[in-house]
Amino acid sequence: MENTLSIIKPDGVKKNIIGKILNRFEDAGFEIINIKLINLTSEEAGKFYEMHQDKPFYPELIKFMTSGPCIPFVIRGKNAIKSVREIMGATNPEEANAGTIRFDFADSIDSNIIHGSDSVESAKREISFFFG
Ligand code: 3AN
Repeated sequence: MENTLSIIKPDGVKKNIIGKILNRFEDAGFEIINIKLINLTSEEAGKFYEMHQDKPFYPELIKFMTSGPCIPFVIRGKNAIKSVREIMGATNPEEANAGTIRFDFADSIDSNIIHGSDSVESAKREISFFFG
């Protein structure tokens, strides 16, 4: 069993597809064991994405993540980290497989609906970032 952190980003909340997104994980046999709706400050978003601070897309990423409420949640299940990223689809929705969340709902690489931890270390850091 593994825990991973996912976030429905502000575009997902604005599109009114919170339930549809959560369903994808529940239907795949995963459990949602913690969840909340929050408005990130620029400081918080900056800290969460600090590994990207030198990337050209960083300022836009922070602006986007603070543009409205988002929903961090913890998903639990077998191989959760890898499976959740498969259910999400590729970072760039143009490269995402059919049937993935990003293929179905995301508009672009910088407005891509959902986040998922990419490793055991990231999952630990990100779960404690949002849920202590
Ligand atoms: P993922 O969320 O799929 O793990 P990361 O961690 O590489 O992707 O990137 C974090 C976030 O930064 C992405 N979810 C996306 O919103 C944004 N991002 C990544 N690469 C780009 C890019 N080349 N142009 C614009 N935004 C990007």
